[in-house]
Amino acid sequence: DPMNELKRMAAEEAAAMVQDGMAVGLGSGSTSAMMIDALGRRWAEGLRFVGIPTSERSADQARAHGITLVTFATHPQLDLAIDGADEVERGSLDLIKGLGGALFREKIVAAAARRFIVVVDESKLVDHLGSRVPVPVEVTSFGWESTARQLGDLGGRVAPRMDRNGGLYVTDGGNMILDCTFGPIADPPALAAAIRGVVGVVESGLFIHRTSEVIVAGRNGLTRLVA
Ligand code: DER
Repeated sequence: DPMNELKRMAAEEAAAMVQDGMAVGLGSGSTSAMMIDALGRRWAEGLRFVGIPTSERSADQARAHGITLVTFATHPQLDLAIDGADEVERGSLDLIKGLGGALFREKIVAAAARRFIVVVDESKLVDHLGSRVPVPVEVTSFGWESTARQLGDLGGRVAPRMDRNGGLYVTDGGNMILDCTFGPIADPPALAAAIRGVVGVVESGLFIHRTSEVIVAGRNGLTRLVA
């Protein structure tokens, strides 16, 4: 698949931004997996850095490469975080994340990083967030039906995320995800604030004013969008 090759190139370009001695946030998802593999190759060549993973999955993958993992206890601030996204808004570089289920840890890691680098293929670029995917919202399982009702009052269609076995999906943090379909969102910062105001919400997949740079894999090569 040629697009997959381009995505790999974009992931490698992001991995090339990691320098010796850095503390790096390691994203989750298929694009981040390519990025972690690229970092693994650089590690084998002698690059040394420390990573904070955004999911158990990414932690396992990084460990398999021998990459040193640390926690916020020793590294409360990161030099760089690199992650994928589900949608990128062209004008603002705001994001929807969370189809992979790791949005809460991903947002904590992004917020701790001086620079947050996003890697996507061009199919993820939209004029308005919400055009292609729902907004995933992580909520506590206690009272989730009530939380869902209140999220519905914000104008979305709300559906609990299910796992492969037909049960309720459980996040790494032991919470649930409600996928909220709003359609194209006119004012993402306002919606993000309204979602945050609902009791029971842990975090939403709207990433507002967090992106430093987006590396886009397109048919005509790589493009870098800078905030
Ligand atoms: O934000 C997310 O949850 C997504 O999984 C994101 O990381 C992109 O995943 P992908 O690279 O597999 O499309």
